[in-house]
Amino acid sequence: MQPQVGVIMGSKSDWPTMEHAVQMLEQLGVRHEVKVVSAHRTPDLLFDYAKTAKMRGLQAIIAGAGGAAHLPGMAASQTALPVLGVPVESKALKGMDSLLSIVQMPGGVPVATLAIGKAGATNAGILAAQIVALQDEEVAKKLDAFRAEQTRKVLDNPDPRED
Ligand code: RP5
Repeated sequence: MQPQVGVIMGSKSDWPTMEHAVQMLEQLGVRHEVKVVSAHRTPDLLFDYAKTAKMRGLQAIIAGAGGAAHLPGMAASQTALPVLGVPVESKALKGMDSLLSIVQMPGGVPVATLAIGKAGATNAGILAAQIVALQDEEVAKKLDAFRAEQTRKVLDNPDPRED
């Protein structure tokens, strides 16, 4: 079975953030592949990955990077698939550099940009599942169950003083 979503990141050091996207894909039953692909260290690999992504059956790409984070934008330049960009928190600027690098794409080549860090990676996984769910009934059912469970947890325990 072909993967439905590709998860790429600029460095192995991005994994502690990006694993949260992969956890969501696993939980929601989305077939996926995971790979380090660097825009500046392996530009040829990035071009090849993005150019062949649609042909290989991917329906969306999640791309995480930190600092001068050009990976999502360069991936988006080479594919018409939706690219979901996750700004990884950097040491020097706490991810503001990553966020602005990813979100400020010039008009014409969009990157759907998530929040900095774990929340952004988690939401990228959910958003990618929502894209896949447009054509995959099993993933749609798992998404519905996930949202219902999230709602139930809040409604069942509204007292902030209790765990
Ligand atoms: C980016 O540079 C990566 O996405 C990573 O967030 C950052 C630092 O990379 P390493 O120096 O840890 O490999 O390309």
